[in-house]
Amino acid sequence: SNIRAAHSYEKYNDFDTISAWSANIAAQNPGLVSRTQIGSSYEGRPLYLLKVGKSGTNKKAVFIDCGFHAREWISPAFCQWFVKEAVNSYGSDSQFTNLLNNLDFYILPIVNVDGYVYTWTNNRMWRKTRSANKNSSCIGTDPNRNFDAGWCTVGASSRVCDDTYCGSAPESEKETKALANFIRANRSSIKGYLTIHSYSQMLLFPYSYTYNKATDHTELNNVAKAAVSSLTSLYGTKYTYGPGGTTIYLAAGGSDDWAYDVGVKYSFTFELRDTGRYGFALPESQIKPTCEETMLAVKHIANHIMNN
Ligand code: ING
Ligand code: ZN
Repeated sequence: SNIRAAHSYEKYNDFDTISAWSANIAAQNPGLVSRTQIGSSYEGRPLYLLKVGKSGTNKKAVFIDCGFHAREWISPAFCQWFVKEAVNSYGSDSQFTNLLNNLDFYILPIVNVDGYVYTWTNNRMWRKTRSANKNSSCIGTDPNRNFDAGWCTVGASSRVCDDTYCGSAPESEKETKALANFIRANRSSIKGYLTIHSYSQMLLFPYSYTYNKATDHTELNNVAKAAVSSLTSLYGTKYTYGPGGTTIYLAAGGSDDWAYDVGVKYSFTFELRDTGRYGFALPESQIKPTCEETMLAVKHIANHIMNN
């Protein structure tokens, strides 16, 4: 049908609605938001990237992606919320204005677009991509096991039918390849990498593929601690934080570990609300409070990057 649902920041929006929203918000904020396409998905959908910030020279950048895992619907909702807050805050909120004058934010609202569509049409609990696997009728690869960071050594499966299947090779998926290519190409400016998942209420940083501490462990731990404290200050939502391996579980091939190892020092994975009552099916009534509290943590990390 050619009838598209109306976009709302307090509802879960489908792929077509989010795509149209991304075109509109760029068209309506020409000095602040621009949209490019960094690639296409396995099924041929565009991977749109929004660049948010006032133009300037030699700006540091922060890359934020949402929708790695198809069923984690609160994640794309957060990326949309972030862009809305940026355009509404510019010129009126001094802290966010300062961030937008000094940093560029790259926002990838949905990484796993094919999986996201599949959760709307076929299976609400789908996690992986939708690519075909050789000699199997099982579909898809876990995009967060598909990066070249201890790839498939631990906490990942080499069985194609499993939800944590690592893929046939690192970056075997068109979606992870496009993301990795963009970060490699912009490696000199990108100082922060934030990847938004759900659920568990955690703020994780490298490493997840090993128990070894990251070179920047102490600084990342301090940034995470302060970011979580800011988040909790709004509604009392409790978050844990720490290296992925000891805080959630050992898992190789994650994008935050990969980004850190290619030189993006401030690399974090968010696990948004809740802790399991609703899980991936977080009610729409929680979109606003979840996004509002998460903004505080993201802005804390961005401020730290701006000032360091
Ligand atoms: N959690 C993440 C997952 O991909 C994670 C946890 C983070 C793993 C960083 C590896 C690296 O399993 C969810 N909810 O997807
Ligand atoms: Zn996830």
